[in-house]
Amino acid sequence: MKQYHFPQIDSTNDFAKELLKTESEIIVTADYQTKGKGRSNRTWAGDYGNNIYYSYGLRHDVVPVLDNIIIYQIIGCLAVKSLLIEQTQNDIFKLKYPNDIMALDNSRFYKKIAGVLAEHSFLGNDCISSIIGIGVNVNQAIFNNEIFNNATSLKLLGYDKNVNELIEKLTLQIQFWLKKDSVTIFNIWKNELNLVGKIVELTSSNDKWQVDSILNDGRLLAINCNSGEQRKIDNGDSVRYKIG
Ligand code: BT5
Repeated sequence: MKQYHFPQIDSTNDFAKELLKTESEIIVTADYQTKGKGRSNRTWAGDYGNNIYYSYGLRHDVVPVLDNIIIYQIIGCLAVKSLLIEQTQNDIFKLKYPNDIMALDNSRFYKKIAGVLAEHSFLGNDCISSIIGIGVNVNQAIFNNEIFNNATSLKLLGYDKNVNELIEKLTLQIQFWLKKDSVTIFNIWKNELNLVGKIVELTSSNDKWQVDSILNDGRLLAINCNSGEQRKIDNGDSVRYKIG
């Protein structure tokens, strides 16, 4: 598998997408991204050289079932969480729906330490390749105003780690999770999220909603606490709830 590293790039995900037109499995990393992306046109920001900006791309030999492609986002989340626990020997990390990895910091609040953006390319209706994009805050100690209260890093949690070594271990974690069958992965994810029955708030609604179940395609089925209305909550929605 080829690995590409850049001091600076627009987005490792975008470059991986280009490469997958000719390559079958690649890793793209960078010291800095000028157009780091989150979901729904959000920005992923971060210092030069201090963090992991990483994309693992693979072309599919067998076209996956569309409902199942959420599995690549889940693999990214589980790989990062396993890596962080392995590296710190500290079980302070939790997954937050749909794509965040949170860490319990000294102020006893969960803050975002990593995010996953899985993207897919299609030929007609067939998903031909997938990219697992991962940003992990490693040695960044100062975050800008917009995310100051909600972001943390390994450094802020008291761990000094080498970004390149972490990247090698992250690849091993992704390869480990890619070998597991999707039903097992999905069930581990559901357990880790511990979301069924919880009350959540949506950015698109003033009401409170109770999570009824997590559907096979990764969406949440939620019930409006006032009206009883059912809604399928999409991966792009922002869902707020108490972790833990
Ligand atoms: C994500 O989106 O969390 C997915 C982030 C994926 C980033 C990786 S880096 C390598 C690869 N190449 C890319 O271009 N992207 C991927 P979302 O759930 O939409 O969260 C985005 C929100 O997180 C922003 O609107 C900010 O509020 C917050 N945020 C931005 N940068 C952050 C950081 N470094 N740490 C914590 N929060 C951050």
